[in-house]
Amino acid sequence: PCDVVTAGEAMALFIAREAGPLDAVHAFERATAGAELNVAVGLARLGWRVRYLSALGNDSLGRHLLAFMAQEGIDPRDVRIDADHPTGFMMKGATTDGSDPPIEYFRRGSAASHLQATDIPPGVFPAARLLHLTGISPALSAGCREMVFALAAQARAAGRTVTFDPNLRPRLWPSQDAMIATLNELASLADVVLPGLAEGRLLTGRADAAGIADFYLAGGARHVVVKLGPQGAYYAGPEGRGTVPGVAVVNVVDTVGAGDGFAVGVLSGLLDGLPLDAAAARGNAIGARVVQFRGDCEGLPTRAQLAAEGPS
Ligand code: KDG
Repeated sequence: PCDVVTAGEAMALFIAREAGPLDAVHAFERATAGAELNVAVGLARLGWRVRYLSALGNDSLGRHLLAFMAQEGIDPRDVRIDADHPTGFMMKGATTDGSDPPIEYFRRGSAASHLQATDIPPGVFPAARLLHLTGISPALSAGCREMVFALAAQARAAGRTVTFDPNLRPRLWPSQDAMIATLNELASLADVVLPGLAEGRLLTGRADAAGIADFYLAGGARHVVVKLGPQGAYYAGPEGRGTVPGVAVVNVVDTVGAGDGFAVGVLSGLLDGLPLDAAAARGNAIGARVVQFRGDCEGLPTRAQLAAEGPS
């Protein structure tokens, strides 16, 4: 049995130890990246059983990622080792003013970009309760796109919950129109949609969080939570609508991964049976924690940390 299934590209991450353009940085720290991996790690730290479908190259970056997954309690059986293609990686700069850092990808043609629908292990559903998808995997290749849509179809056919974070990465798409069309199609297969405000505006053409929520509710979603950054989150669903306040962060170290932390909070809240506003509040709390760490997933809490820092 398993609680959550997700799928995507795990990447090695090299984080600059000094601020400035990536071209000039001398020292990097090795870490891990990948939006779906971050969510998998966060949910596993909170005690959920997670299956993470991915592929890695037969190289040192891939072996480091496999060891990291094992340490985080993520079963390597769902990670295909592809001897013909390398593990992807990315570089992340450092900023000193809380702004988004520069990012450079080295992932084209990676092992994970060669994932296909045939890589989905049989019987994943109905065994798992929830499928979490982001808009990054469908941008990686036609095969990845087919895999993601096949997972959504299998989860829905089994009556399982599908959650979706658009996670816009325009540079990974051939065009903005293709990105918008594909991601709104995927959102129409989801029960829970988690856009950021700017993402939601671009995807729906609506100006405010209420309009964005209306768009996705009309498209078939049951719950929508729009991330408002420091202003918190707007939630809408059968239980009503409202805004949960943000969590103040005095020292923002690195913003990358905040949205994944938010997803961990909302998903774990829904799995725990919390009402949507409480799940959104947990999302805010975890997102605010993640921005206080340099890595994309270092700030994801354990149950004990979450309980100590509240809200539970
Ligand atoms: O959401 C955090 C991700 O941006 C990061 O871990 C890397 O998956 C990643 C991406 O494609 O940007």
